[in-house]
Amino acid sequence: MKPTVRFVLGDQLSRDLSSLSDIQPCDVVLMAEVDEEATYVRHHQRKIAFLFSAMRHFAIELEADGIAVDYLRLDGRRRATSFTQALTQAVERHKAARVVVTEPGEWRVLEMMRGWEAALGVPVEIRPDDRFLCGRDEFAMLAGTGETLLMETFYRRMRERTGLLMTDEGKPEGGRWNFDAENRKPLPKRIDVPPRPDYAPDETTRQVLDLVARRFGNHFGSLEDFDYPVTRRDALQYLEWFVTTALPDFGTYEDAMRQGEPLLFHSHLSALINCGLLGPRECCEAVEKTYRNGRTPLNAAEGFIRQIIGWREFVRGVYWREMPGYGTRNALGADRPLPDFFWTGETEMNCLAQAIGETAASAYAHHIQRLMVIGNFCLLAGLDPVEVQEWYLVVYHDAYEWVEMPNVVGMILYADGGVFATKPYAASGNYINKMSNYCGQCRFDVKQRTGEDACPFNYLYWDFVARHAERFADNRRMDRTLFTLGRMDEEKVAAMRRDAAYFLDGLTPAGTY
Ligand code: FAD
Ligand code: DLZ
Ligand code: SF4
Repeated sequence: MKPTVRFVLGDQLSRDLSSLSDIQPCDVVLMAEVDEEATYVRHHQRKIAFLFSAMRHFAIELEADGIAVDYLRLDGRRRATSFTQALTQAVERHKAARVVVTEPGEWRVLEMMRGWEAALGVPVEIRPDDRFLCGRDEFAMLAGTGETLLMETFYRRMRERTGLLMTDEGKPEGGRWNFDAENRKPLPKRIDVPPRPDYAPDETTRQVLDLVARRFGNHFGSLEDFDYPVTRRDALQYLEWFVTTALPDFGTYEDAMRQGEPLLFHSHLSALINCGLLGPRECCEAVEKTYRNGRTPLNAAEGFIRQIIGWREFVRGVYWREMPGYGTRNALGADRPLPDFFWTGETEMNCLAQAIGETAASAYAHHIQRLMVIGNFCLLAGLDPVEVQEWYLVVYHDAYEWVEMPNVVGMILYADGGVFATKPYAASGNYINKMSNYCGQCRFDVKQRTGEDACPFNYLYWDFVARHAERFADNRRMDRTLFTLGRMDEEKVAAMRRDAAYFLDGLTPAGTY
């Protein structure tokens, strides 16, 4: 019998993948490290290393279970430069009767897949990615079909559908759907942040680290002290560590930031979930279990589960609903080039220097750093949405277009005109000062609005509000802000706008990095 080639992509490292569900003994699993995927944007070195190592370990596990794997290494004797080339060669090599794949996480790759049947001359079956809890074709039913969508409506339906944190009577646990109001506390001065387990590189990971240093050493970021899980076993152990150790404080301090503490009580699981080593449902079930055992407060369990079955599933639905064309939206007409400090981390603004520095070191920053520090700056400074998207796609180890794009275009930049954000997430330095200790160690004064020492977030914020006042005049959620602006002394506003213009003119564009 002629084999089926089952092509598993780097972010499909799950044994319950739809393309593997009916695998036969004569079939071959194809996996390929290809230049095109590593360089279509110049991914962070650590992101490439993580993914290649996780791919190699996944292949080893499949082989140990007696599954034939055709694995192409980037530096192997047999190699390919693109997915299409890898598959074309594999179909010939194995004299395959057909190809089975699971749909990818990016429009770009789906378009590629749609061309394969004609190019290869064998049937190509593209199966849904049922690792997500809401199918692409079910999103409209759960989120609605209006021009604007509400995550909260979608989330409640997802709670009912999954039964997570629901009572036997079909009511939300604790009598409320959402405990977000309890999840906005700054960190107390004295609080112990638990040390993380680390996973020392084995021989396979060391080989990958060498390869990445050789081939992609000029990409952004560092490979030093690589200690992230790359196997299913270690990923499960990391999840277990999170739910027993960090989760109880995850909710309360979800929005807090502290200098030198990049992880705090966050799960650090996104890259493991997005590449398939962990399933979103199993993560939520592990969290729910500790709540039901009385070891985790409800605000923490609900907060985490909302991020996964709410935000994560929701942004994926938005991505596929709005593609193609979502990436070129620019409702606020932002066109300023990305400043060079996004790549160097060299800026006097301490909050940005910390968040970008941590991103370079570990390919990670937590949500509030991505949203309210870096994202807020991108919004206020009017940075070009296409350049901002590329940056976020490059620098985070969990970044794939389906999740990065809606977070950038919709959440931080309001570039889609408000598909799901009811108003722009804009804030002055006051928010950062309340939620972190960055300002105490900054050369700028967060209390000042104008002048050489004033915190740039302050004058940039009011400049942004004034610049877009007309556009937001009908937005009820902007009423208070616009009212405050209207009551400000005109000369004060003019001075802030002059400082903003001077600051923005002084930024050095990154150019090609
Ligand atoms: P936790 O704080 O522990 O949260 C738990 C989980 O919830 C995460 O692991 C993640 O799976 C999920 N989650 C939380 N918020 C979101 C969200 N807004 N969208 C989707 N999933 C969410 N997340 C990515 O996985 N990939 C990205 O490329 C990405 N880009 C982002 C870009 C911007 C501008 C912003 C504001 C957010 C982005 N996020 C992205 C969402 C979020 O910041 C990360 O998922 C989170 O920081 C990962 O860290 P964690 O695992 O410690 O998350
Ligand atoms: C991100 C990435 C990188 C850097 N390299 C590879 C690779 O060599 N081989 C592979 O199968 N996948 C890689 N990926 C993940 C893909 O880019 C991802 O599967 C698509 O973007 C679809 O989500
Ligand atoms: Fe950031 Fe302003 Fe605080 Fe400095 S003073 S850390 S620039 S918010």
